[in-house]
Amino acid sequence: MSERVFVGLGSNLAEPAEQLRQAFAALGQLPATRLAATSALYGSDSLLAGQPRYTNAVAELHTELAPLALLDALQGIENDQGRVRLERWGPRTLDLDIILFGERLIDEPRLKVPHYHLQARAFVLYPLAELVDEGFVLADGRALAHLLAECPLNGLQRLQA
Ligand code: ROI
Repeated sequence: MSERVFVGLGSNLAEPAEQLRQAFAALGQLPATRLAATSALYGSDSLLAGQPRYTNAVAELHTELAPLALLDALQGIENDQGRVRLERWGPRTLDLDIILFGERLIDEPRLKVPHYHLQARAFVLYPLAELVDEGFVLADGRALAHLLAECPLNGLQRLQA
């Protein structure tokens, strides 16, 4: 059975917009997976002081991969695009996060879904809102419109799609 998955993309090094476009292409090449939609790109201030601004977006996948298999595949794309983990939370060429995975609630050491900081991340919520119906409700029962209304914008700016 194919499930509807949303993946958050972020980059703040090495031509971020180009990193995200390359990542969209790589997502479209994953096995047993279709890239169903992509949001516009957004600029946003880093949640951590002293880092360059990020470019962020959200992609919608329809996949038959299991959650941890998809996570492994996403980490493969991050590595292919030269991500170096110098420090946790440090600047990065590409970050791919599973935001939502169908109707599932996942709480495993490697993977928490819905993504644990979703409600504080305008750079995830606004691009996600482009891809879902008005009235969209997360698997944990929270309404996206409510999360949007409560979330600080942190310098979020919609860039050209
Ligand atoms: N801040 C923004 N704006 N976008 C991100 O993708 C992002 N990713 C991170 C931290 C450092 C928390 N801040 C971010 O990992």
